[in-house]
Amino acid sequence: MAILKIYTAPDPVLKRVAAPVDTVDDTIRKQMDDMLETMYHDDGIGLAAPQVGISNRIVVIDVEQKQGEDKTGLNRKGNPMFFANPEIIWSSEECSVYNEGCLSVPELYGEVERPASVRVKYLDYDGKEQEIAAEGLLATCIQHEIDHLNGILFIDHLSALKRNIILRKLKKLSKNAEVEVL
Ligand code: GNR
Ligand code: NI
Repeated sequence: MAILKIYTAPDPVLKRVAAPVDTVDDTIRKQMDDMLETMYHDDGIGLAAPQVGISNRIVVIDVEQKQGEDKTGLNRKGNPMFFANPEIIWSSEECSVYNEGCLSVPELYGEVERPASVRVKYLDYDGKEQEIAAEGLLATCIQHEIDHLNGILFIDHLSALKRNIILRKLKKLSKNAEVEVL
């Protein structure tokens, strides 16, 4: 397995609509495994393929992972979930607000309102069609990840004012990182 590079805004790969997976074969499963390892390594609860530069409709999530110092390998494994071609087939009228973060928008957070519960249809690790009902953090996370597959970031749900503040901070952060390299 491998730890992949995470692309950050405003990289164009994050704005692209990802392509559906044809069949969940060993190549796709390897992608899922590498994404899971990368997600644990970088301290995320979810990861979508465009965030590692792959424009495919693949998502991994683990909202039950163990916290702690050891981020190497898969020692944080709680309840990893693998999704190919996830689709929201129902969402609740009721909404909830969560202070969201994103590995592609490092260290910046914003309150996003989304449906509190959703039903999602997808293909699992074995390519089998599945449906799940999600609520709470899992519902928020899965909607955040499906947004990534459609080229949408959590900051796109914020007001233009808040989004521009975050984008300016991001630019500053990446400039400082460049200075450190020099
Ligand atoms: O690690 C993550 N935490 C998080 C918190 C609230 C709402 C969504 C998320 S997903 C994010 C990892 C990430 O960027 N996934 O795309
Ligand atoms: Ni994200």
